Amino acid sequence: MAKRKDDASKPLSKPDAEAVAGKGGETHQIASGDTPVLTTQQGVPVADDQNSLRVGARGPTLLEDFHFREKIFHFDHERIPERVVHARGYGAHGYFENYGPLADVTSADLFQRKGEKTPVFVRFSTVAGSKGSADLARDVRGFAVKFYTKQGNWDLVGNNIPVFFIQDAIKFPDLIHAAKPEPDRAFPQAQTAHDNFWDFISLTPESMHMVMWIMSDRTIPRSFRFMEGFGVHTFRLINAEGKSTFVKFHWKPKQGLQSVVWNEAVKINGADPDFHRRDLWAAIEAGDFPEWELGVQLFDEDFARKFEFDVLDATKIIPEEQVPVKRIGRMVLDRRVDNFFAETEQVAFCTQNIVRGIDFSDDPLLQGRNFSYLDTQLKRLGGPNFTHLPINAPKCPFAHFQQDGHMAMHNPRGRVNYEPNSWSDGGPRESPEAGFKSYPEPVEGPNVRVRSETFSDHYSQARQFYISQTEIEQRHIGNALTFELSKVQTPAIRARMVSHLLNIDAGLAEVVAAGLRLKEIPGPATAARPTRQDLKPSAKLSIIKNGPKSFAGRKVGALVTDGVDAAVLAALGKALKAEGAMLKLIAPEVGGVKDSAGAWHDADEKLEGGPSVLFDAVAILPSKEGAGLLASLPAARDFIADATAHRKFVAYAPAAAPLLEKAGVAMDEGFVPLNKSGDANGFVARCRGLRFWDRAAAER
Ligand code: HDE
Repeated sequence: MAKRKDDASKPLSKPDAEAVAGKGGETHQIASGDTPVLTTQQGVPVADDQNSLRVGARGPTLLEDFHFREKIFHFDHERIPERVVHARGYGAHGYFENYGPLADVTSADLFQRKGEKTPVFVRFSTVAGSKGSADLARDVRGFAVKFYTKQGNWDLVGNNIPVFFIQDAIKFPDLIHAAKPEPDRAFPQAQTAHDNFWDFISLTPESMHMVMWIMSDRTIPRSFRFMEGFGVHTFRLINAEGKSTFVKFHWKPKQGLQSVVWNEAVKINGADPDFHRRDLWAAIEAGDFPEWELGVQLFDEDFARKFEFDVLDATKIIPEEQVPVKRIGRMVLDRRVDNFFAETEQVAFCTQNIVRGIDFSDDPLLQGRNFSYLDTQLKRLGGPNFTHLPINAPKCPFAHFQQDGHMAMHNPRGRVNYEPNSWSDGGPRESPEAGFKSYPEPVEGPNVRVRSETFSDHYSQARQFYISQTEIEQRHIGNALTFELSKVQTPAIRARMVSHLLNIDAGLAEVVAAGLRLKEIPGPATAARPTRQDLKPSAKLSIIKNGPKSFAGRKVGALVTDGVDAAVLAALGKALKAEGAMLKLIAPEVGGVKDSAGAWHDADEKLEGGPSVLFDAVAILPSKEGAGLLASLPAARDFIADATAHRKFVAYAPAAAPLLEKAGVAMDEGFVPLNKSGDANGFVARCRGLRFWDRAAAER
């Protein structure tokens, strides 16, 4: 058999061989060259891994075949329970670089020195779907960051939306049960477009602000790289003197914000269900490391008292216009995982993991989470020693007397496993100076099960979010609500949601009621507090107003055939490279095409496998004959029609004109002719706008 030139046939390097062979590698035997001998888990070399031990060639398999039994036994136990929420996720390593000392507000070690780098591991996720669900589900994205600081691990377990559905953790199981597949039928998967979800939501007015966010394009991000992250809750920063400052954490993507449109999301899920994980993997592999700035909104008790809403209420934001976001460092993701299971799957984030200089607030959602995350890791990872796994272990020295339990890998050495003790080598001791200190907040009151009055305005910020959006984004919210509620089969639930929308924005309620064709418009829902009309729009809440300044990190898909203009193709590739963007070639066959100068170009995708939904903009560059061929292919016509419908910029060669006509698209200013190589720069400049939204206006 011919030797393949891929990684699989390469001999393992020494370190790789050690990893395969395990740490006791010095004694393992070498099969030939550097290749290690296959062994059992006990280190016994295996002679035959193709056949189980049996009596005669056609006889029964023997129980004494320990290699066979060990192999199957291990395979049978490969799965661990998936996360009950955020099951589908993707992680990467990187670092956080601190901009400068923050000693005035916090003693947290990672914020003390300019330029200090702290290793991080980040896991992005969807919430509702199971592990195998598609990446472009309309859903909140998890944005969980583990900082391996010199003073212990800090987990900032956030989302790409700054508010949450509920105010009290006791409602979390209800929320998630309602969102997940309905229990009798076990569908729909990874979708909130069903009766149970909207039934629960329509009976939970506190979720209305979150509803505006989840029905916006925030829940269909173009990739993890183009979304914001938020710590959601109010936390505290504590300085060396013990002074407390309230803080809300933000992640701002350097790449700018970008989402896809819903029809595109639906099609991406079919064309590439791994679109987001592939994107992150490819960006890191290409050395185009995604980057976010960490921002903080800092405020004191006085602001908290005066602010219109309760800062402990996780269904509220503090608009950036009221408390600006101060950028204190940057996070760069520069290393993919070596093994998905060992790292991304086994990473255990816990909101309770904080370090000296940071503390919790009394947000009842956060307090509940502090119990839940530790508890869930016990179930998922099977014992209390999940901190021994390399991905979860601190990277700073640690010493304690905790011992035993499943899979204990570093019990304390020696005789001492308790404290106080009087032995000279008595092990670690507590340190009042260096140790973690909780903020001594005075708390007093009766034991009660009540929701604070200050949590009772459920509509004002929902309205503020809606009026902060561009017209396009408002239309998307209306469309999303109409779509989701149209999947709800119980008319009373649809009407109940419209009654809430009436408290948010009458225009939005009207659009949705008309979209659903409600026979009767209900009255507005009873509100504990009237909706405030005086909250000003906040530009920071819009995606379109916070798009990128460049097209860097994006992808153009060029549909090419034999005879593609060599000069134009080269110029386009050059212009995109200069911008930091990528050019991908889509051809009738994956083998590639020959250009007008006779040079060969391998294709990145065959036409049917590379629909335009996978790209940020497209170029239609056939030769004259090629245009005729493509016009006869439905996938080529869809490529163009979809790119147009999704408001993408379309570059085209003169020869493409009849093909564009065949695809049934009406050309507008978002179509950029590439007549000569000099036109490529102009096209790339247009692409910085990401979408030609005026096309949507024309359609209306
Ligand atoms: Fe979570 N959440 N959550 N959550 N959450 C989990 O922990 C929970 C909430 C978030 O990539 C679970 O390890 C409760 C808000 C992320 O591994 C579980 C409540 C926010 C991740 C859990 C919330 C989040 C989780 C499931 C209501 C944004 C994925 C697996 C009080 C600030 C982390 C796990 C990863 C995961 C409980 C609400 C973000 C069950 C009880 C609000 C990003 O412990």
